[in-house]
Amino acid sequence: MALLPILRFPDPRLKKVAALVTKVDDSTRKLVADMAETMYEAPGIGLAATQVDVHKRIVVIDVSEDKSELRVFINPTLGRCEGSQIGEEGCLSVPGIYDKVERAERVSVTYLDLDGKQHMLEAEGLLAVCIQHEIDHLNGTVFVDHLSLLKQTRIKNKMAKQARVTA
Ligand code: GNR
Ligand code: NI
Repeated sequence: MALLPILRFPDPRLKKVAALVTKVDDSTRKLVADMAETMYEAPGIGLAATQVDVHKRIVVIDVSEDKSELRVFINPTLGRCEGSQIGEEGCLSVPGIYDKVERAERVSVTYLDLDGKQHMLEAEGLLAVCIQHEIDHLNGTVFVDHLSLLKQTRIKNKMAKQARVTA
C-alpha cells in the first residue's frame, strides 16, 4: 500500500475528464487500495482517482462514523436524481475551504465492483452528496466550480497564498 499525493486546486489536471475502466484487474485493485489508504489518512470521506492524477473512472467513499464501510465505485453513472439538498462541502484538493452546494437529495448510481460485476445503488443524504461530488471530479469539476465567480477568485487567491507559505 502507498499514500498518493493529492492534486491541489487550481491544478489544471483536476479539469481532465477521466476515462472508463475497460478491465478491472490487479492494477485496478492496487490503485483502489492506495486510494483508500490515502483517503483514510487525509482524512476524507471520499476520493476520486482524478485527485491523485490518475484519470480513470474510479472512486472510493466511506461515510461511516467508524470508517468501516469502504465503498468502491468503478465507472459510476448517475441514474435517477430526485429532490435537492444544500450542504456544506469541502474537498481534499481545496484544503481549508468549505461552502454550501446544492445537490440532488437522492440518486441512483450504477457501477462495477472490484470483481468487475455490475451493481445499482440508491443513496440519499451525505452518501448521495459524496457520490455527486466524486463523479464531478471524474468529469473535471471541483465543488468550487459550483460557486460564484467572485468566490472562485477569492479561493484561487487563498490557495496561491497557502502554497507560498507551505513551499
Ligand atoms: O472529505 C470530504 N468531505 C466532504 C464533505 C462534504 C461534501 C463532500 C465531501 S468529499 C471530501 C473528500 C473529497 O475531496 N473528495 O473528492
Ligand atoms: Ni473532492
